[in-house]
Amino acid sequence: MKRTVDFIGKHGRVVVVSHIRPDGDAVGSVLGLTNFLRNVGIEAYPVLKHGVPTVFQFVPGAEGVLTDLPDGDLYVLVDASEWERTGFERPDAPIVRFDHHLTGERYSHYDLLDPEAPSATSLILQFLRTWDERAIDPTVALPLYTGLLTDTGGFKNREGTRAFEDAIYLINRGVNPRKVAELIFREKPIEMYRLLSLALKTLKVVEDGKVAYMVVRREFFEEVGATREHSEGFVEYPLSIKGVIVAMKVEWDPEGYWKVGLRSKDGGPNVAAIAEKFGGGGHYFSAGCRIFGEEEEVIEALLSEIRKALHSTVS
Ligand SMILES: [Mn+2]
Repeated sequence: MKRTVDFIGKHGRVVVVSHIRPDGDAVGSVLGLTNFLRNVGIEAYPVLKHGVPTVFQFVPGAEGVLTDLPDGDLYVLVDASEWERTGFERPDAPIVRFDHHLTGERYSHYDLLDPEAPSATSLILQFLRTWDERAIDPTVALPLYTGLLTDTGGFKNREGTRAFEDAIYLINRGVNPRKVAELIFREKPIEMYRLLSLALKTLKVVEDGKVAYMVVRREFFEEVGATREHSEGFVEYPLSIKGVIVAMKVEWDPEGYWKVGLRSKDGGPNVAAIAEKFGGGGHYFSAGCRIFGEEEEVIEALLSEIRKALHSTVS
């Protein structure tokens, strides 16, 4: 960590970038790190190809996020396993990666990877505490907390104390947890519920009640005037059914593929391994992939891998 502080510190223009269709952890990582670097006098630029989703517009610095990749002396890739996930051509400059995914590419001697971190922002917090705690003001703490809150599913999907220790630290740095939870969980646009009501009609429970899934079809978005942002978190619904240990959401993407979200519960299989069979990845309990094909074929292919994983978990 100390060597990475020196390495980043000696560069002039630092570009901080994360993955396409950013979630709270991607937004929080990009803005938390950018705001900190500016606090310590480094010229830093936050970049997200698809911009900041409406729900995260409250995060300090959201209005300054760039959707094109500027020239830089150093690129910092956060919360992403591969550069390709940024949606940009790989630049001709050094890259440093901060990530908590199990898999992925290494770019330098300064990649900080911690699969135990509850969020990428948790790892970044650890790094910034090594750098200069005085520069962790509310404009840094709030983005980092946003990533922590969302990537842990509201502190639901982690074991141990680390996420809570980070939360306490960030609350002591000016975060109001009630206010943030309200902004993230209680400001849903009505289109989200209209879309959800259509998606729930596709809900199926199979494999003796152990597996549940639902489909978000193209026509659903059109029927209720919803956008891709509105389906965020839908996989929680099949997952929350009693007895279900694996859940998935299969969602139409305008680029022609199905975006698949996979979740596992206690006693369930490693869904990252299932996602990897389709070129995706993630964590043990939460993973995703993209698949081209007809809806029925795609679902059958996924169910077949889930079945195999279930049987090997049982035996
Ligand atoms: Mn993450």
